[in-house]
Amino acid sequence: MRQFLVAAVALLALAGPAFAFHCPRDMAAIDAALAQNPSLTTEQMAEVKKLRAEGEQLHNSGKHQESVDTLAKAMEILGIN
Ligand SMILES: [Cu+2]
Repeated sequence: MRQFLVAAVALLALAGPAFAFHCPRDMAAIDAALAQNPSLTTEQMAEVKKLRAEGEQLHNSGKHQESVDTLAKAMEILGIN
C-alpha cells in the first residue's frame, strides 16, 4: 500500500511535464487511425492531415498544450476518444 502511494505521488509529479509525451501519443493514435483508411471526406482527410502536421510543429516548438489541443481536433474528426 505504501509503495502504491509513493508511485501515485510520483505519477502526479510527472503529470505536468507529461504533456511532452502526450503529443507523440496522440500523433501515433492519429497515424494508426489514418493507416486504417478511415471513411472521411476529402475535406476531412485534408483537415486531419493539416492538424496532425500543425500539432507536430507545435510539439517541436515546445508548445505542448497547443499541440494537444490541435491534435484533439484531428482525433475528433477521426472519432478517436
Ligand atoms: Cu508535445
